[in-house]
Amino acid sequence: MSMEKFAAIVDEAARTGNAIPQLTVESPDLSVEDAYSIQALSIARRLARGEHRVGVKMGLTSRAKMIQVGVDEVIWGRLTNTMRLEEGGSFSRAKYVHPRAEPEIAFLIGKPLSGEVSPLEALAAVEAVAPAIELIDSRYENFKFTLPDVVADNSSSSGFVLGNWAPKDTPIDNLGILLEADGRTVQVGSTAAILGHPVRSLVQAARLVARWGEILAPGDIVLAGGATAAHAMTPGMHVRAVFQDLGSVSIRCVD
Ligand code: OOG
Ligand code: MG
Repeated sequence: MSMEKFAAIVDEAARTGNAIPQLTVESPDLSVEDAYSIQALSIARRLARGEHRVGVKMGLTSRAKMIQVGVDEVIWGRLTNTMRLEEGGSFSRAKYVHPRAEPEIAFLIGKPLSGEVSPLEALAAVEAVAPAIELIDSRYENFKFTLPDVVADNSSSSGFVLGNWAPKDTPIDNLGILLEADGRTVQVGSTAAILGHPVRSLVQAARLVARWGEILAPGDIVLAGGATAAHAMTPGMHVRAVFQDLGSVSIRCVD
């Protein structure tokens, strides 16, 4: 099957919220390289429908996340404007396959960043940081996938919510995080779980986008990756991520 065909399949699954079999069932030889081509082509389809790119998301940057999905390599995906959800707002469960929420740190890029950079150089390109929730939604049946599958599926990217931007010099190396579902704590973690320091995720982002001929541009949002395992969302559920020093961010799932 052509990369274009695979891109149409994952794009359609994301657009309609209908689960698909893993691409690697039909094509066991699909490489990670192929998968990133499929991802790029699927995003091109979204852009052709009028969406625009607003940044990138990093994935599998913590042990908790790697263990939850059984893939242990850092991955990335593209964010578009329609994925952004209003802070304190709601989203419809019906539009997703099996959405999960995870607490993340978001960076706002102030200066162009790409290629091999040091953590200090990465921090120098940051304009602000914010608490965030990423809504992930693997399009694959049973949320089960291999590395090429998840990469082709834009690294399960489906939505994100941003809290208030904090000054870029706010220390973010070891901030406590609680993820609450309907007021009950369901995950406890720290920003240190993200590669030891979330800025390392930004360093990886700069390296990975460069490998695909892209840059992190001023105004881009970079999600650093879930600091804890993700929590499955059911209709009526309200999730809130509370971050030490950064404040909280929340979203509700409706029918
Ligand atoms: C893959 C996406 C991982 C993260 O923050 O680690 C991710 C998945 O878990 O479905 O977004
Ligand atoms: Mg994530």
